[in-house]
Amino acid sequence: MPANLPPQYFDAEKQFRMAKSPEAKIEALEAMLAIMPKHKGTDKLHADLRRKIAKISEEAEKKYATSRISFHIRKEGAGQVALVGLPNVGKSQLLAAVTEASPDIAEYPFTTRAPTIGMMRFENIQIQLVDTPPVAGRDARTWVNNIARNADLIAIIVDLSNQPVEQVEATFQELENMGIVPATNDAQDTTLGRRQRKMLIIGNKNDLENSSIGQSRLKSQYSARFPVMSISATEGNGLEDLKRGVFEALDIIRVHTKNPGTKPDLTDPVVLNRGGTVKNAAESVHKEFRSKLKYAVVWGSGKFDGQRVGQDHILQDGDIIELHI
Ligand SMILES: Nc1nc2c(ncn2[C@@H]2O[C@H](COP(=O)(O)OP(=O)(O)OP(=O)(O)O)[C@@H](O)[C@H]2O)c(=O)[nH]1
Ligand SMILES: [Mg+2]
Repeated sequence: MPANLPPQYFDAEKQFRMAKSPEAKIEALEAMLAIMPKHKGTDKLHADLRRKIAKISEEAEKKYATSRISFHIRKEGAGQVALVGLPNVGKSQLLAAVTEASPDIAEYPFTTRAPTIGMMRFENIQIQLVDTPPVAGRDARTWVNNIARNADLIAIIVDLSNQPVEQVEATFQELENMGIVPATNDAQDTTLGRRQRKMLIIGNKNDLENSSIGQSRLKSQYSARFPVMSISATEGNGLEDLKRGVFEALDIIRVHTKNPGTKPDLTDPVVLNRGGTVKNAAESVHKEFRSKLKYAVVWGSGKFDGQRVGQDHILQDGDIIELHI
């Protein structure tokens, strides 16, 4: 089937050929797409143009990545976790171990220059991990600052074989220089202009011979204030505990909603902050549910299974709720 393209299409194509900047190129390609009639004869052309747009934006993003002042990574999944730490501690190796991402990993420091994102599956949810350049480097002020500031949780990674307590302190210091401090339960501690963030400490390389002393020092120093985990990203030690630890540190719960008379879908839970109520769950299913909801029936956190509860009932991880509207 012939494509039968209108003359305006060829004008836009000419603009594309003359365009110098990626933005102008993309604009022309978008115009070509908009003008192009949609039928079987243009399917291939349509796909070609889409591919071209994707390629140009990807190249442009790579080019701008190191020069942009502010950068923010869109959250996906149940929560966003920034992997932060000194050079060479294994941040990228960890990302590669628990997600499908394939970041650059090397035995020399300052390998990572811009962030890489990966999704980590924990049971029935996905948690977004963001690998960042090392905190001590020149890319840190731009990247780490913006990413750590917005993340739901900061995972501080250290190398257990090399003075891990000192590494944690150095990382805290770098974060504090950016105005990011650990969240405390003390409501009084709200120093002006500082961003409080939940934090978790991960000791990596526990496969190395001299890692066990570092591990016990790390635990005794920090476990009263932070979750402290011990892993080997290369050997895979402790990764299942790590996933659960990250989930728990995020302070979120999974709730399964269902309609009366149907079975709950246990594979795709609604994710709420800890302390979330029936009202919050109903809202996240559908905005209108909140005002329409008469009552809910809960299996899990109720006094007994199948208990009828009101909108303010606080839910627990794994609850099943049936929404009656
Ligand atoms: N023995 C051992 N080596 C590891 C482990 N994790 C990472 N490494 C090694 O440590 C080196 C640095 O790993 P990366 O993942 O690149 O470290 P990074 O923290 O991302 O480094 P930068 O990007 O420079 O900040 C590599 O040679 C890895 O193979 C581990 O669990 N055990
Ligand atoms: Mg790296």
